[in-house]
Amino acid sequence: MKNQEIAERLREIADFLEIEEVEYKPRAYRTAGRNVESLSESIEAVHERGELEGIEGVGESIAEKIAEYLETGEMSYYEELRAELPIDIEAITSVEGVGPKTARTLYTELGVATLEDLERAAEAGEIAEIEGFGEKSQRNILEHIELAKAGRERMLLGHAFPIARDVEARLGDAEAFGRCDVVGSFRRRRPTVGDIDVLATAPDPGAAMEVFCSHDDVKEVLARGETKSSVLVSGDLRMDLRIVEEAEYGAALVYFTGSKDHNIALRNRAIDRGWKLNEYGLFDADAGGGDDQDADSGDGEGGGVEATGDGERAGDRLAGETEEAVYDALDLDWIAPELREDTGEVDAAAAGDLPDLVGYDALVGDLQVHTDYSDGSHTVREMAEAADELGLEYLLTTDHGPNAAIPSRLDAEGLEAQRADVEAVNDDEDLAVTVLHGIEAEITEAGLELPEDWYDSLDLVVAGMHSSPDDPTDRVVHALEAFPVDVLAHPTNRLINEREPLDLDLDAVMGTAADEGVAVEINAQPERLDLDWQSVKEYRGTVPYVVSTDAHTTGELEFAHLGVAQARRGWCGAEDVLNTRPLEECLSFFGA
Ligand code: DGT
Ligand code: CA
Ligand code: CA
Ligand code: ZN
Repeated sequence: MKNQEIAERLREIADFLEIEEVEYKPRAYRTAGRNVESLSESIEAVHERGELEGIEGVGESIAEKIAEYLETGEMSYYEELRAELPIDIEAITSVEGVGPKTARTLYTELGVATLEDLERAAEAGEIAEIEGFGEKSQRNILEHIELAKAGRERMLLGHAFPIARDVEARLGDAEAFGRCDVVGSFRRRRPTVGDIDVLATAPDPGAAMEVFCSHDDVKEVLARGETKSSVLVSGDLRMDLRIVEEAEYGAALVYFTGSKDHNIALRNRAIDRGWKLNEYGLFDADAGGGDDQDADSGDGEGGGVEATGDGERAGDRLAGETEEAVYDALDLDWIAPELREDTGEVDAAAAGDLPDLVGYDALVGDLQVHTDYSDGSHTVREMAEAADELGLEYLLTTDHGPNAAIPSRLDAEGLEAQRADVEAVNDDEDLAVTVLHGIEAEITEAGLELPEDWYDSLDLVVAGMHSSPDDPTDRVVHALEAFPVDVLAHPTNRLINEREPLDLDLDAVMGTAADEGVAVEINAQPERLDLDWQSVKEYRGTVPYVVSTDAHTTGELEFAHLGVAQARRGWCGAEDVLNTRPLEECLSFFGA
C-alpha cells in the first residue's frame, strides 16, 4: 500500500516546482496527490488493472511517474528535483508558516535540510538574522516545531484508513487466516493513530505469521513470534499482529480495541462481581480449577498470549468468544468502539442509556464542497456527478468569497457564472442530486464583508476563519450576530499535527450559534476533524451539527465517514446532524 508514499512524493514535487516558479504544474501535482491520498483502495491494485490514468487529476505523465515508483521504488523526476534542493521539504513545510520558498531560503542561507536542522537554527538565533525574517518569524517557527515533530509520531486517521482496510482485507482473504480485524485506536476512530493493531485467528499460525511478515509492504520486521509480530510498513507506520484462539476472540477484541481507560473501567466492574477480565476472557476465578489469581495480569501491552501461563485463564470462562457476550455478562449493552474512551459510556451502557449513534450511511447531503471557481480541482458538474454517484441527495458549493486571503476566489463575475452552472446541473434530468449555491465567506474583523445583494442570491452562507487573530471569539461572535450565517465552518481552524486550535471561548461561540440558528460544522478533512469530538460531545443538544467533507476534489467526497466517526465519538445521533435530513427539512432549519 504505497498510496501515502506516492501522495507525499507528488506533494513534494509540487513544492519543488513552486520554488522554481513553474506555472500550473504545482497545482496539477497537488491535485493528483490529493486524489491518490483519498483513494479507497491500494494504488498497487489500480496500477495492476492498468487504470492509473482513471484516477482524477492523474494524466499520462503523472501516471508514468507513479508506475515507475511502484515498479522500481524510485521516481526519477522527484530524485532530480531533490538533487537540486536536497531538503526534507515535506517535513520542513509542515511547520506552520513555513512554505516552500521559505524552506529554500533557509537552506541556501543556513543549510537547513531537516526538521532537526530547522530547530537547531531557530534555537541558535540564526533565523532572526536572515534578511526578511526577524525575531517574530523565528519565534513562530519555535512555537510550531513541536507540533510538526509530534506529527511524525502519529498518523492521521484518514491516512491510516486505506492501509488498515487493505491489511484487513488481505489477511482476511489469506488461507492461513480466519477472522481478522484492525483494533486499537483505529477501530475507535481516534483522529490520529500511533500504530495499527491487527487481531486475528489463524488455523495455521506459522503460515499466518509468514504471510504477515513477508508481504511487499513490510519495510522491516521489528519482532516476530508465534502469536505476536510487529513490522514497519510504508510511512514508518508500525503494525502489530496478534493471533488469538477462536474462543477468546471477543475478549481480545475488547481488550485490544481499548481504550486503556475503558478497559480499566470494565475490569473494575468485573472485580466488583468477584470476577476477572483480561484479553482471554471473563472468568469466575473462584469456580473451576485454576492456579493463579493475579487480577492485574492483563496490564501492559507486552502481555501477549505467548508470554502468559494458564493462570490467565483460571476459573470458569463466563464469556470470551464474542464482544457482545463479554459486555452482556457484565450487565452492559454492547458499546460502540467510538465511545470507548471512559467518558461515561460504561455507566450509560449499564443504565441502558447509550445513544443511538448516527450511522455511517446516514448522510444524505454535503454542505461544504469547493469547485474550480476557487481552490477546488473540479467543476460544479464534476462534483455533482461524483455526489450523485455516491447517492447524495444534495450538495452545497462553497467556494471562497472575495474577502478570502487566497488568490483564487469568487468575484461577482464568477458568482454569476457559477450560478448558471448550478442551474444547468439542476436542470439535467440524469442527475438526481440537487446542487445548492453557497459560499465559504471569510470571518474578518469587519465580519463577512460580502456585497449585500449576494446574501439574497445565495442558498446558504457558510462562514469560516482561516487566520489566527488575537480576538477570535469576538470576531466569530460578531460574524454570527451581524451577518446571515447558516453554518460555522471548522470552528477552531486547527490542523492536526500542524496548527493549534484557535484560542476560542467555545461557550460563547456555541451559545451565539444556538441563539442565531447557526449550525456548526464537523469538518471531515483528515487534518481538520473540526469541531473536535470532545467539543462535539460537550455541545451536543446546544447546537445542531452538519458533517461536511470540505472536498476540494471529487475523491474527497468520500471523506464523509471520517466526520461521521467524530460525530459518533461525540455521542451524536442522526437527530443531532442536520444533513441526515432530506433537503426540504434541512433547508427549513435554515429558513431557506
Ligand atoms: P495508539 O496506538 O496510541 O493510537 O492508541 P491505542 O489505543 O491503539 O493503544 P495501543 O496500541 O498502545 O494498545 C492497543 C490497545 O491495547 C489499547 O487501546 C488498550 C490495550 N492496552 C494496551 N496497553 C494496556 C494496558 O497497559 N492496560 C490495559 N488495560 N489495556 C492496554
Ligand atoms: Ca494502537
Ligand atoms: Ca500497538
Ligand atoms: Zn475553509
